[in-house]
Amino acid sequence: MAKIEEVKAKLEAGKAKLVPGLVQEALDEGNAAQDILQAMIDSMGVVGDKFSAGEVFVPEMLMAAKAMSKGVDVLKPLLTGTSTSSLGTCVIGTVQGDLHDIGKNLVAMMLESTGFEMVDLGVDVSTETFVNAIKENKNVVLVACSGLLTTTIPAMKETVKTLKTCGLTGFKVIVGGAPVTQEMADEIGADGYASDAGSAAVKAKELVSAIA
Ligand code: B1M
Repeated sequence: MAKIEEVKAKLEAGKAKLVPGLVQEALDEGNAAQDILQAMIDSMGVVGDKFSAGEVFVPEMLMAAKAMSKGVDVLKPLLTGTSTSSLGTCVIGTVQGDLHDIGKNLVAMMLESTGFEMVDLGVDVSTETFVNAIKENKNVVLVACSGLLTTTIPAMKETVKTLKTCGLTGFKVIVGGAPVTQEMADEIGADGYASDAGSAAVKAKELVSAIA
């Protein structure tokens, strides 16, 4: 079996101890870091489908998530560049009620390598925590909100609405996550939307360059 297939199989099986070594072996075999990352993202989709079908449960999803995080750690140095310019500070978090952080972490990683100084608030982040982070950190030019659950879209909407009306200025808001669409982002008043970590970095740079 090709190493990249082994990475997928072991990730789906939640083998967090085995995945990092296999990711390294897949790299050694000549696979590009980006391809290995995409393979792991696809595998998380498989795990999600199995969850929907009642074939696996929350503990298995959690183990797969842990395995993915360990695999991403191996790829991180290869996926991130070293940006010399500073674009300002970006506050990032997964919105309230939502505990999914892998996509958010990938977005944070790409934004950091684009030149943002990252303040990662983690998961289940309340609107108040986002607002306080803007007040407490210097030069916040971007707020990035991730959400993976349809049920937490209202929390994202509430956060964006508050950020836009709280009287603080000088920053843009970008949203994303599997259930989020451009249409939804427009509807809730976000400045930008991106479907994946790579395009989030491109969009973020575009948004902050438009700040007067
Ligand atoms: Co959950 N979960 N989960 N889960 N989970 C999903 C999201 C789900 C689709 C599975 C399914 O049913 N098929 C489903 C949501 C359905 C829905 O609402 N539409 C679901 C559910 C239902 C749940 C629970 C409710 C299950 C339960 O308890 N009964 C529960 C909720 C807990 C909570 O959050 N309150 C739950 C729990 C969990 C775990 C904790 C066990 C675990 C997360 C662990 C962790 O993150 N550390 C977990 C996992 C692993 C998943 C799946 C399998 C994988 C998610 C993932 O990491 N994907 C997921 C199924 C799936 O995704 N198909 C599922 C890989 C990751 C790279 O992709 O996060 O989409 P993603 O990020 C992408 C893009 O979305 C985008 O960029 C990334 C790619 O580059 N992106 C942004 C993300 N954020 C962005 C922000 C941006 C821009 C782009 O700008 C700011």
